[in-house]
Amino acid sequence: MSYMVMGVSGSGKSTVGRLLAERLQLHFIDADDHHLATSVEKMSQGIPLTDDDRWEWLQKLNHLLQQAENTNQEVVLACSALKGQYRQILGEGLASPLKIIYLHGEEDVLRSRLGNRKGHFMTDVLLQSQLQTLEIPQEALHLNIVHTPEELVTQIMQHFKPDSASPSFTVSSVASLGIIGMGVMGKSLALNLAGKGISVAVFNRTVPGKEEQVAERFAEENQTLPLLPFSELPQFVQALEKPRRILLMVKAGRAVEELLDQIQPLLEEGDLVMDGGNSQYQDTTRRVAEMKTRQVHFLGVGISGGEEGALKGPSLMPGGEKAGYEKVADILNFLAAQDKNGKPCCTYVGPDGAGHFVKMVHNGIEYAEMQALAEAYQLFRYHLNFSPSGIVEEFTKWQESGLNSYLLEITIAILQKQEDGTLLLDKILDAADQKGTGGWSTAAALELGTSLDSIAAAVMARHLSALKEQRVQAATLYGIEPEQLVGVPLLHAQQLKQAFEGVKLINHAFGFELMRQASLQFQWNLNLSEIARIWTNGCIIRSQLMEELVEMLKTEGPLLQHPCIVERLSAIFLPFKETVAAGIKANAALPVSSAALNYFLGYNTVQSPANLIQAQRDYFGAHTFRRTDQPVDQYFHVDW
Ligand code: NBP
Repeated sequence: MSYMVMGVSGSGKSTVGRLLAERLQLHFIDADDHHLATSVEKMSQGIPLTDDDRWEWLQKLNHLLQQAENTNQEVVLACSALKGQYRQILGEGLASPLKIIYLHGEEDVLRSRLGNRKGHFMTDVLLQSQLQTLEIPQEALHLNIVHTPEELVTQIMQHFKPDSASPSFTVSSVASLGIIGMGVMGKSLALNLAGKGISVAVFNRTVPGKEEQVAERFAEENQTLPLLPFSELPQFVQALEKPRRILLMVKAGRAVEELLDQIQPLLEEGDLVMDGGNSQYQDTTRRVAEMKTRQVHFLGVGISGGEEGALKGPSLMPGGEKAGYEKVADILNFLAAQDKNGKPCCTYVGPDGAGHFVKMVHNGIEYAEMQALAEAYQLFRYHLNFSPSGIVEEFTKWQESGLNSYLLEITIAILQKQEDGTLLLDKILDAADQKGTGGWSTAAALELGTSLDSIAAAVMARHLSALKEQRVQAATLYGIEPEQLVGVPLLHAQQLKQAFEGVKLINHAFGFELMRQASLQFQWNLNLSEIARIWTNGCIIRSQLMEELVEMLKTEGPLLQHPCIVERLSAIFLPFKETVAAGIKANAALPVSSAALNYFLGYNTVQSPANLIQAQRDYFGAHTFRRTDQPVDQYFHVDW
C-alpha cells in the first residue's frame, strides 16, 4: 500500500514525496534518480522523452515497488506518471493499489518554479510537452500546489488515514469544490477554478431527450483541466473533499428548492452549500436558518460579472453563516477578480440573506446606470443629431474625464458594432427584458421605507419599453415626435456629460442608502466601503466612481451629504437641471434622469407641500398630524 506523488515538472512531487516519507517514516524513491542515462542526456538538451524512452524506466520503478511490497514495506514514490498507461505499468502486479496524490498548479507557477531551479536536467521548455502528455488521474487525491509542502503532506495524511483497515483509494474525496448547474455561469466558474488547478466536480441534471450527459460533455471538451463530471448526485457528492463545498449555479426559485431537497440527505454535519444564483434575499435568509438546523452551512453568494467575469474573475458577495464562509473563503478569494491593490473582490458581506440583498442592490444600480446611458444616447442620437460615431467620440471623452465605467465601455463597443455594413444596434427591437432583481430592489425600498426613485424608474422604463405596439399607436394618436435640439444653446455635449454625472451620483446614493437602511433594520452591520471595494473590479457596475466611493463610504451617513458629493453635485446642478428640462421640452422621455433630478430637488426643499398631504389625511381619515408650533412628538386632529 505505497504512495505515489505525481505531477508535471515543478509541481513539487519530490519535495512533497520526501516530506511525506519523512513524516510517515517510509522509504522514499525519487523516480528522477532512476532515469536511464540516455534519457537524462535527452532532457538536458530540452528534448522531450518518448514512450519508448520510458518503458524500461517505468518497469524498473514497478520492480522497486514490488520488491517493497514483497518485504511488507510501504514506500513513497515521486514520479511524473503523466499517462494512465504509465500508472498502469507502475501498479502492475501489486496486491494493493497505489495511493495516488496528484499535485496540480497554474502553468505560470510551474514555469516560474522551473525557472528558479539550478542544476536540474528538467528545463521549463519540457513543461509544455509534459502538460500536453498529461492525462489527469480520476482516481487520485487532487491537491493544489498553492499550499506549502507541509500543508500538502498534512492533507495527504488526513485523507488517507494510514491506520484505517481499508485505505485503498476510490473516486471519492477528490474534488475541492462541486458545482451544480452547467449553464453559462456554472461552466465559466468551473473553468476559472479548474484553470487555476483546483479540482472541480461538475454536475448537471438529466432531462431525457433534452439535457443528457451535459457535465460529461463539458469535461470532455476541457479534458486537460481537473474537472470531474457527474450525472448522478450521490456520486457527485461522494467525489468531494470533506467538509464538502457545493455551489449551486441554477435558476433561482424552484430549481434551488428542488436541488436542496435532493442533496440534503447526502450531506453530513459541517458540509457547506452555496447558492450563487440570483435568489431573493428572503429565501436565502430562510434557507440559512433551515440548513443550520441540519448542521449544514448555507451561503447566499451574489456573483456579478456575467459570463466573462465568471471566467476571468467575478465580484463575489457571500452572505450567510460566517462559519460557513470561513470554510470556503480560500476558494472564493481564489475565484474572484482582484482590486487595484491585488485584494480579492470578495468579502463576507453579512449574515442571513445579506449577500443576495447586496447583489440585488448591485443589479438595481445596474438597471439605473444602463437606462441613464440609454437616455444620454437617445438625446445625442435623436435630439442633437449625433451620428453613432459622433456619440462614440463623446462617450470616449467621458471615459477619459472621470466617468469611466464598464457599462460605458460596452456601450461604446455596441455603438461601433456593424453587421452587413450597418449598425447592429439599429436592428435590435427596442423592448427591454428583465429578470426581477431591479423590481425586487424597488420592493425592498418600499418595505424598508426608503427612496429609490431612479432605480424604480429604470424598472418601469423597461416595462414601458416592452409595450412596443401601444407606443407605436400612441405616437400616431397623439402626434408627439422627438424635436431637434440642434443649435439650442442650453444643451450641448458637455452639459449632457454633467447631467449624466448627476444621475450617476444619485443612482449610487440610492443604492448605498438602501443597503444602509437594510443594515440598520436587519442588524447586518454591512460595511459599505468594503462593498464598494469589491465592486471596483469583476462586476458590471465597476467604475471610476466606485473607486472614489470606497473612500467616501468610510464616513458614516447618507452619501448625498458627503462633502465630496455635495461639492460635485453643486457644481453640476445647473447643467443637470437644464439638460433634463431641455430634453423633456424636446419630447424626450427621460425617466431615470428626471427621477434623479426630481428626488434631488425634493431633497433640497426646506418647505415641502407635505403639510397639505397631512391635512388631507386628517380631513378624510382622522389620521392626525404634527404641528410646527408644538413639540414634534405630539399628534393632533382637527374637526375640519
Ligand atoms: P443558465 O440558464 O445558463 O443555466 C441554468 C442552469 O440551471 C442550467 O444548468 C440548468 O440545467 C439548471 N437548472 C434549471 Br434552469 N432548472 C433546474 C432544475 N430544476 N434542477 C436542476 N438544474 C436546473 O443560467 P446562468 O446564466 O448560468 O445563471 C445561473 C444563475 O446565476 C441564475 O440564478 C442567474 O440569475 C445567476 N446569474 C447569472 C448571471 C449571468 O450573467 N448569466 C450573472 C450572475 C448571476 P439545464 O441545462 O438542464 O436546463
